[in-house]
Amino acid sequence: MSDTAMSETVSFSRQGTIGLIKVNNPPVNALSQSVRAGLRDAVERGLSEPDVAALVLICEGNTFIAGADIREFATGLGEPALVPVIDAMETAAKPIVAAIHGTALGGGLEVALGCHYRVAVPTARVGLPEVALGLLPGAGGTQRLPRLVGAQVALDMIVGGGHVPAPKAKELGIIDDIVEGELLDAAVTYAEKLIAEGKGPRPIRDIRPEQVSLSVFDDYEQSIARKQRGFLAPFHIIKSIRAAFELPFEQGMAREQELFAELMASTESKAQQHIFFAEREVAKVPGLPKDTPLRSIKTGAVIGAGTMGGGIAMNFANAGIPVKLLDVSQESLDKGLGIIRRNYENTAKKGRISQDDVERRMALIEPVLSYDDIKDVDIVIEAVFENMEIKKEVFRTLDATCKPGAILATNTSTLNVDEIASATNRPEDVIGMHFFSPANVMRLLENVRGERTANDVIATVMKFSKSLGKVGALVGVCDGFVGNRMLHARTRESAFLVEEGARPEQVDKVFYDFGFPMGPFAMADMAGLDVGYKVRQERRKAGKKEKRDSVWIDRIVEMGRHGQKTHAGIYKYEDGRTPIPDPEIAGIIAQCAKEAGIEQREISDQEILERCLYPMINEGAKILEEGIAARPLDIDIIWINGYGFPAYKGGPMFWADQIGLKTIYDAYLKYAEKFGEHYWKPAPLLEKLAKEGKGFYG
Ligand code: 3H9
Repeated sequence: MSDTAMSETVSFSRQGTIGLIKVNNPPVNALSQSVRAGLRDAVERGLSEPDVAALVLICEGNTFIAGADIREFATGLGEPALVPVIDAMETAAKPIVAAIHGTALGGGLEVALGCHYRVAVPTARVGLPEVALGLLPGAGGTQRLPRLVGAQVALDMIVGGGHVPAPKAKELGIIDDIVEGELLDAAVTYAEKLIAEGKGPRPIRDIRPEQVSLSVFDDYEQSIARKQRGFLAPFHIIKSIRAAFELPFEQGMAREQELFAELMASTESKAQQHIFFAEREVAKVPGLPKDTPLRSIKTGAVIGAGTMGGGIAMNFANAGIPVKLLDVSQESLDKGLGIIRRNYENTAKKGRISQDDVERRMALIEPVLSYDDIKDVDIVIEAVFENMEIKKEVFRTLDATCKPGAILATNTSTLNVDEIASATNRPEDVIGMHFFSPANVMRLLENVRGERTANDVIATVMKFSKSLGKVGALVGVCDGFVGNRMLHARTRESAFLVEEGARPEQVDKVFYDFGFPMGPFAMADMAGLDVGYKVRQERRKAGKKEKRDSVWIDRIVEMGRHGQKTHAGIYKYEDGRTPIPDPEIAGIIAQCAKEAGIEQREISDQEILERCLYPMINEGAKILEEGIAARPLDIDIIWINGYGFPAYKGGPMFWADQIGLKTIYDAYLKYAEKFGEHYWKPAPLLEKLAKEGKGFYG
């Protein structure tokens, strides 16, 4: 029988006694209004046709339903709501089989759980990832899944938000059967067999949840308390799953709805939804035609087997791309490879990869000593010492040896990419790829477009970032690019604040409470104070004088306290890791303040927050004005993935919009009056938007 349209996106047809409900809503078959309405009507149709014995729900395209249509959240979900649609499926008098391929996620898995049976292809994955959007499964997921898999697995799956591969899902009882061959045929055969065996509907709501001690939920909450600090959704999810064990199904559903509505209205969820779309938008470069051809990257090379180079090479190996690691001496190569192996062995010990994976990945990294050995690779990433002359020399050599069309990337974090490119006769092939340390762990990649970088090089590197498992954000050339340039503003103010009377531990606590994993001083101690010291000394030598120079950290370095690695820095470290405020340092700070003629005073947490974070926003505004970042979302993605900005605040620019640009602008005027305009001049864009009552996002 031919397909009858039930809505724009759902059709109904028959195959013998089986009614087929097909969803076709590209790209991911999200549960838009027309899908919900179509599902409702198609089920009704199947139930009303006397010679239909069972129904099969299947999707066209790459995937089963991947969830609610997140784009509809902003405008409000129209009728019918998803819950009654799923209720109608679950309480239907004829069995319904969900046929799953691709991913059944969020509302998609909830629909499948509303069906009476679930079959899937071996490559399918299922999950309830709403937590990443600051939400909980709001269409019965927290009530039905625990009835199938028990409290512990449900907690892990819904709080963790991960995808479960079909074979594992079958083991857990989420999937009834893994089917080979054509999914539609297999699902129809499965449904026919059900009928032949006289099997009818099997609503999950009728399953009695396992008996559990309610302390499971308290323990779980405690176990995630630190890691999930500041997020709302994980804790609401625990409450909602708990309801499945404490309340009858209908009341549990009502509790889920209540908690879902609270999350939906929260700024945390809005921020996380913003990030979801921003992470996808960031890959699309404004002004770069969609059909820009890509260069093929099948092999790579990394120059420099130090910490950074080794980490970058690991990214290639993790992605299955052969990479040559070049250094000047066999000793450096051996050392670098030794560290890489140790890293992999440690990951294997934690059970995240197998010993085979370790060997496979090691085999993809080939140590080489000569540039001649890398002449045929598709991309080279230079990660040598941060010195312009050395880098230029490397690029001159690359220019002379690499095949035409090879992408020549530099991992510089501070130097001018255009100047590096000028050492070659092919600046159009040169680009920056700024990895963050540790390069094998951190997701962020700032891809730096030079003045002459070719469009296809940009497009290729942006796509390649994803292949390496990174989030690539495109930025322009300037001192510090986006991330470090904004960080610099924050570092400066935090040092001033301490000089004026704030305690380092007070500043750090303000940052921690805001949601950063740690504050600037604990971070500085961890990174090593000597690095910044050297940079400042170089700048002073070069005659670059700061308007106001606070020297207390330099004093600390000069005492041989370089941070955690010397067991002492701004803090002392008795166990090597835990920062402990040190009265000796308080004395040094007070002394430095006195020498600078600064009278120390009590400083409020609010002043710390404003003086550290607002200058970052102001710098962000300048970065946008200058076109260094194309959009505020690029900045947000950089700060979330590279600098620990709390995801539930959506990134600095999104956060700024939430508190209001006028508030920031007014604070700028207040501080300008107190400290002068030098560091407190609002960026014209900030001023303009504040006066217009607008935000960075409109
Ligand atoms: C939910 O279900 C709530 C319910 O519990 C309760 C409701 C009452 N909606 O990621 P990709 C777009 S919450 C709208 O690049 P991939 C995406 O923006 C939802 N749009 O592809 C992109 O658009 P564009 C729970 C969506 O192959 C395009 O599709 N579900 C949605 O790398 C391709 O996406 C989730 O959280 C959506 N739900 O990965 C699953 N999903 O091309 C979220 C995607 O214009 N989705 N788009 O940039 C995913 O995890 C991945 O998209 C998926 C495919 C794994 C499915």
